[in-house]
Amino acid sequence: MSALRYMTAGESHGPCLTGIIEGIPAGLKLDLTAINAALGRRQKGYGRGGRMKIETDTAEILSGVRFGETLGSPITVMIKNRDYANWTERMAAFGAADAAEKVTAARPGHADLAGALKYNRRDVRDILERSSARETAMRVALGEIVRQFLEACGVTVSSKVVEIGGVKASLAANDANDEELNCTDNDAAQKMRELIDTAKVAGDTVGGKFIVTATNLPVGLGSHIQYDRRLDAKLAAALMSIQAIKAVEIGIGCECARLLGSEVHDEIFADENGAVKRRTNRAGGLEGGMTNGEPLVVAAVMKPIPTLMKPLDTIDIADGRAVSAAKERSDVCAVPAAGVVGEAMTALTIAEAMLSKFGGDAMTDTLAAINAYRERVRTFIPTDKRER
Ligand code: EPS
Repeated sequence: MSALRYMTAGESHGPCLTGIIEGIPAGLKLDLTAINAALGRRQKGYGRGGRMKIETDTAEILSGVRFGETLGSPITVMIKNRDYANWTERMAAFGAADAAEKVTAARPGHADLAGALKYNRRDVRDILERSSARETAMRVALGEIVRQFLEACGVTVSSKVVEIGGVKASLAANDANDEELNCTDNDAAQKMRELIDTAKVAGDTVGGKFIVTATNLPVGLGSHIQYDRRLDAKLAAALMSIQAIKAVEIGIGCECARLLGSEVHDEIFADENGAVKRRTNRAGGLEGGMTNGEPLVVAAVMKPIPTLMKPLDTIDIADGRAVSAAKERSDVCAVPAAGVVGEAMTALTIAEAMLSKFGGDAMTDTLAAINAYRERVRTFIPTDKRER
């Protein structure tokens, strides 16, 4: 059984989102303000649509926490959907279905058609309400709880947007962070804004790419010994599970297809104090399915959101007629928000790996195990035997 389990529930225009996370050790001090700040960060972003003006996502903790500390029991989180006030009849758990106009024009690129066929639903709303990326608000809340656990273990997780609609940002550029785009290359950010504006006018959407970085991870999270213990595989699955993500890269990722071995692998050396180091980090901190002590660097590519104001051709599932796809209010670009979700999914994945390696009933025990292990690894190479 997984050392850290979580599940989310809730429809986009239903009363609320709910999440349960189990496996956080007892005795972790939780900061609710930071959870709400993470939710706020996900709501921002240049290119977000009208819905984000309605919502001010705030988390309520319904179980597993007492006087600001975790109890080791399942933590339940609830986020209300403010927009539900406008949907009470159309999204009623009971009551008459004729209160709602059916959505029948399946949108290409969405879960609409496959979902309607699979679940035998005649109203695409029964599918789109749950496939909506609204659900990621809960992942961010759960991810922030886990990030606070990781912080106590000395691990940090952050993200940056590196590309939108073909405009690439230089990671070397060290300008003040453009918070709406989460990008520190201001020239690129300006071009990204222009591109998003143009797409909006054209009734179109744009995708992009973000990277997530985690630092100070212990060596050896994950394992080479079995396919389902490999941390790179788990990270890829976690990031790929975010709505609209079409590709995941670890380290230099796709560039490996074009480079020689000598240009890809990271040479190892011991510094004058005997500390083991790498000259580069093209592997993105993962070798053999395990963390190798370098920063973890993963990237994810998001496709343009498939709800277009200039709709594509589709069919009406009621009668097969050729029609234009349903137009729902939507975002033009949600790559900065997806980056925040990427942080959450990365945090959830590495926290699970930490807890399965170090155990997790009480924070004191978990931290003692991590510190003892870090010390063993630090002194592994007996540098006193080295000829100087
Ligand atoms: C989404 C459509 C839009 C987005 C939504 C995801 O919602 P609505 O249909 O209410 O305008 O705003 O994103 C969120 C609500 C959110 O919290 O991120 C979709 O179809 O996936």
